[in-house]
Amino acid sequence: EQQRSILLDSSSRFPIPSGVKFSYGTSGFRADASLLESTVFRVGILAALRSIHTRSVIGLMITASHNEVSDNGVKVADPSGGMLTQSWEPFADALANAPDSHALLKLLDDFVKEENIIFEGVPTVEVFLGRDTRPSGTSLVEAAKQGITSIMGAIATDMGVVTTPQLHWMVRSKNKGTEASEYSYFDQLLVSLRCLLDYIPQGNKSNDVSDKLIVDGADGVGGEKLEKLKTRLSYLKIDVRNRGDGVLNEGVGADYVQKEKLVPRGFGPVDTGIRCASLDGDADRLVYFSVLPNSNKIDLVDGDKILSLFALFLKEQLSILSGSEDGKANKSYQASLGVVQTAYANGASTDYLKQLGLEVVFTPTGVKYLHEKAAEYDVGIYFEANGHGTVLFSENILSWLEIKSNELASTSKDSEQHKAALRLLAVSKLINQAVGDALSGLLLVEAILKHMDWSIDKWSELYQDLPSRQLKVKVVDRTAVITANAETIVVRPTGIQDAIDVETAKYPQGRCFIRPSGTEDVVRVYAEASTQEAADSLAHSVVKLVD
Ligand code: 16G
Ligand code: ZN
Repeated sequence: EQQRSILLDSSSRFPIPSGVKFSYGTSGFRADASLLESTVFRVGILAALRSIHTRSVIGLMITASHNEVSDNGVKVADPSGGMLTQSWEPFADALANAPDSHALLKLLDDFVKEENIIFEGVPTVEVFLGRDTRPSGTSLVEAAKQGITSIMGAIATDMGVVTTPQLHWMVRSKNKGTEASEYSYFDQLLVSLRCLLDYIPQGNKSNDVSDKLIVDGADGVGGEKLEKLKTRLSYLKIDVRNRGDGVLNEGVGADYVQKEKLVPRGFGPVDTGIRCASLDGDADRLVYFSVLPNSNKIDLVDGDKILSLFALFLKEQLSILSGSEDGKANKSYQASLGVVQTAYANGASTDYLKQLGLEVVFTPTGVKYLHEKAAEYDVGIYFEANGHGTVLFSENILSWLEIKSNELASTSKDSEQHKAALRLLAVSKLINQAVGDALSGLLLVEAILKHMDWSIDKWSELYQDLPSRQLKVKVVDRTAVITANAETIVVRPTGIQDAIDVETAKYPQGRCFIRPSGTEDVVRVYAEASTQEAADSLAHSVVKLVD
């Protein structure tokens, strides 16, 4: 009874805006910030219930990532630090759209029964709150707090302005019983980076790889955090630009750089020859680039190439470890290594990875799908071309690596095998196990380039991207488009796929697919072919089929 009146009272302070339909998409709820208070309040309630149900800390992040500064959004992190379980998404949708307090209460009642959420005997549970640098974040955090504390037994802990991956990391860390502060996050990154640098092969005197790096912070939270991290980093000389003086994501950031293939604001021809990287607004995406001479164009090193670099390095370390000193394969453990991409992965990257002998699998767009797939391997590497990705290590391989490295420390300390085991353990700590993380990804890239003694050009030459074009078509109802086979085939409306096939067959190395966006009211078109003109023409002709 007391619970009911608290809920009725608090929810009446957050009426929902009329005429809007909210949907918990691939990246939570997103909308113009002015529309979101009721949604965030309700997601606060959901997070508190999830926390009670799982008896664990849950995360609630307020961000709209690479979208414009006037937008905002909210998403939930599960106990492992990963995305909210998909089975709760329909409840999130229903909750956000409940017309009034009474409908809301009814929904909550039903859901608590259906999910069998038990309140008795629960100790106080905690929801971690984070937000990016958007001005609307402060009032939305307040709405979230009200939502959380309107569930008896739940408290909110405000982590302040953090990157999305930091919040996910904190949730994971806290639930594992380890410290969950920003300081300990930085500590873990720095200690594991140090370890990788300590085991750089002798003889790499870094003739090729300079320690100079320029980073575009997208005028968001990532630049700010990197500035802090940098003060504790002796190895690299990082020049952080777009640290928050300009407008968030406007002509800057990983999304802009990857889609437009142009230098972000604040960069120009003077930067030619220097390794550059770009983060997105909440620092969960990372791309590299170099500025082409005398122009504002770039040579883009996208998520696919970051994936390729990681795959190459990890494959090498695993094979050093599994070969024994006398050349016979070590039978004690055969680690599975898998690579996960989406249909947006450049065809040349997929060919390259397969030619390395790697297992490559595809999932639909959206981190939750890639992450889930990658978790099936001992070492699962996933990346979207847009720069979101990470490397997951299974519990099995981690405990095997611990045992192996201890064993080797006593039998053959400093052998190549011993070093490989230590490197792999360091990677598992450096790279965020909860979600893609631009800051930890950046440090891993830097360590591997140093290890390989590679310049960004050498890295970029691993393979040559096929020219591609992305277009979007505004549609009345994007849900009319239904795809299959990891979004590579359209099953509905019928007939479209045949027409796409006919167009695609006209172009050498042609590949094309369409999919409904998960974040906007558009259908996206992607085309790839042997020349830029061909890719453009294929994309445009398929746009006509959709229109
Ligand atoms: C979201 C997804 C991202 C995906 C993008 C596609 C998460 C955390 N983020 O930003 O992975 O690439 O949506 O957007 O899942 P679209 O559906 O509008 O093309
Ligand atoms: Zn992002």
